[in-house]
Amino acid sequence: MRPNIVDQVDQTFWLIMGISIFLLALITVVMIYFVYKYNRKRHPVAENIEGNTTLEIVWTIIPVILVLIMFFVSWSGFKNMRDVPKDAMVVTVTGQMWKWTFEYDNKKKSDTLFLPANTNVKFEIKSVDVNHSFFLPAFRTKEDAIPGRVNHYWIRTNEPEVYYAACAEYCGLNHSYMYAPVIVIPEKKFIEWKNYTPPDTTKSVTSVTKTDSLKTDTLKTGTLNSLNKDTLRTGSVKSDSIKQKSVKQDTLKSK
Ligand SMILES: [Cu+2]
Repeated sequence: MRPNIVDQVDQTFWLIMGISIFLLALITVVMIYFVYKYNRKRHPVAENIEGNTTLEIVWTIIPVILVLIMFFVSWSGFKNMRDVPKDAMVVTVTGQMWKWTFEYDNKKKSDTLFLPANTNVKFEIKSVDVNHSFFLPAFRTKEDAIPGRVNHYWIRTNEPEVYYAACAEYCGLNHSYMYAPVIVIPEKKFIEWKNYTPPDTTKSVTSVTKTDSLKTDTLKTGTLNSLNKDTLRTGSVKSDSIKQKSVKQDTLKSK
């Protein structure tokens, strides 16, 4: 079983945070002590202290060890992020001003990222216009979407839950609205969703127009049609007289 990236990132964060807090506290305490011990009243004549080999070795070796620990912990997490498991499901992520599009292996496209639970997922990240960054805060992963190249990372989903994806690279006016829902659902439901093709709405629209034209045809051939024409004519006459009236009213107003 591969280590969890979320745990690795969090452990690295807390390790670096812990070391930083410890150093901050240590330096602050030593500084206050020196201010007290070496102030002008207590120590009127300054001393020139020359070299202390033991101290110099200690303050070189300890920081080197700390930096190396931070490096190796970060590196092992980064390596895990880069080595995509072979069984990972591939989702192509395309960034554009200002939305994300997700494409699955069967060419299905969606603006919501649906993912199966407890699965390894590899994202192939692209951009069609400017630089974006595909950021999944809940999974602690972020990678730039650059035009002309494909970047990648992978995650392992847990139990069904709702998250969000954001753009983390300023990409213009609506950058701050560039969010997409990430919905983790049970694997069975996911497969059902992925293989579902909505009924072709364009076809049904054409059939409706056809029936409409059929109706108009029956009206044309119908005997009532000629009568209707007369009514229409009288109607148009009426509307003309209405127009004339309004013209008259206008002339009255101007007077
Ligand atoms: Cu952006």
